[in-house]
Amino acid sequence: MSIAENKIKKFENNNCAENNVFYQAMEEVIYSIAPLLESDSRYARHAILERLVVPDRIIKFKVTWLDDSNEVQVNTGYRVQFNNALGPYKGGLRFHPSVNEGILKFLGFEQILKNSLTGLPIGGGKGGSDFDPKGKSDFEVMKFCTAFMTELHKYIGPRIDVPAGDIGVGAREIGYLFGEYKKITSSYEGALTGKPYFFGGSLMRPEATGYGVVYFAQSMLEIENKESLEGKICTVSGAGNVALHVIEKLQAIDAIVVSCSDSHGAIYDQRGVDLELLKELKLNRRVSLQEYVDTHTEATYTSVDEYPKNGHAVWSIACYAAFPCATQNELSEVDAQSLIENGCVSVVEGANMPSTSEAIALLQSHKVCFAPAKAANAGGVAVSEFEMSQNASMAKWSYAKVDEKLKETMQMICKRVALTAKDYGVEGNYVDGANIAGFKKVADAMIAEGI
Ligand code: NDP
Ligand code: 2IT
Repeated sequence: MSIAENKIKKFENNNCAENNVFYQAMEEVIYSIAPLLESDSRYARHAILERLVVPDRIIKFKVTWLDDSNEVQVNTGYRVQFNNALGPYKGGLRFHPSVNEGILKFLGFEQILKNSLTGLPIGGGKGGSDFDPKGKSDFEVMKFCTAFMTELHKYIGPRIDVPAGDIGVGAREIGYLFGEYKKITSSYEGALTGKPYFFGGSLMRPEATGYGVVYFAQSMLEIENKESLEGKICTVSGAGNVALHVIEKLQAIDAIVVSCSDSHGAIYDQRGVDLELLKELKLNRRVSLQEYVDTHTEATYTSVDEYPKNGHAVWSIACYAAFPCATQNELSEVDAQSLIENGCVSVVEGANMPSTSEAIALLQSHKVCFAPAKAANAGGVAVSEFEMSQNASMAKWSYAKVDEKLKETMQMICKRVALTAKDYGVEGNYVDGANIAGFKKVADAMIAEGI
């Protein structure tokens, strides 16, 4: 039995369905770093892997709030403080009915290595709730956020743990959460990032993840001697913060984005998607994408029940580069096969772990340039750290400065990942490169800091 299989077997003893996504994330990392574990005995002596896969703590709490009909509602809130070897716990909050401990452990675990790759002083964490903001009034969202913060404030702070947004949590939610934190603690401090600009946010934080994904894609295609994205057909899934800003940046560099999707269905618009309309539907009005075809009658809408078996409509569209930006495991082996058959050259992950392990293996075996989320979408958390810096020094950076630093960070991550892969004999494998480079820094800090 290989060292990787051995470790996986050991950790799988307490596997349960809720933890599936966490094990998926963990197994990928263990396979990637196995050569490192074998060649450097310090990692075994200090039980680094055994310590890394267990969160420092998981905080779980009840959130009770009053809806607009004055009925009492009850939800569960969580914060997974995973690892702070490199800095305060840092990572988003997800509000979605699917949220459970397993999902937050997967996201928190990925966040440790992602944050390490940025080279910035931030540890890894994640949190959220099974609260569904969809269909709720602004007042209901506010009341929920207030109740959530009544408990969460005890565990966070600018030097302790700094949450931000994720699915279902954007500037509106962060604003309410910040307002309540300030009220309870009487302290105006950067305990959250992703705040609106006029009260402590950073310019470009809303755009950062999506723009960063495109900067990463450009860098990877250049390193791999592939043609650039200009004039190329690109497919994007999702229609939230990450997807819309990937589309915006791709359009700015003259790529042609022909798709997007939400949890109900997908749009295919051969002439290029209408971003202004998408923003109106998804950001301002928060309605289904189906309304897109009322304005653009030549575009097509495919609802989820019409998707290919075990697949997703967006990935059956021919493209040069694909950008999954909605949620985990939304690009399956069937989807990978369609992408390969249609000549796709590159897949760049905007969402966290959107591709299944089988899909990644298939894409890599067909030499599709594959950029894993923990490297490609690190721009969001990097600009969150820039927001922490600005808050700590009471400064405001210009848009140009943030953009330049974001671009530099994404190019640095891409080069480091590519070089690490080469150094470890797996040239072109950005998954292994990202896992090894991210792991090494955290592991070395854990050794230096003692048990
Ligand atoms: P948003 O809530 O802004 O948007 C999420 C989008 O994905 C929406 O279009 C939503 O559809 C769709 N979606 C959500 N869940 C599902 C599902 N189960 N099936 C199909 N579609 C779904 O979130 P973000 O754009 O912020 O996040 C998207 C991804 O990017 C997530 O994986 C997140 O972890 C990751 N990410 C986010 C960062 C950030 O800074 N925000 C940073 C790095 C990664 P609908 O509109 O119908 O709800
Ligand atoms: O997955 C992620 O990197 C995020 N949701 C952003 C985290 C952050 O702290 O900005």
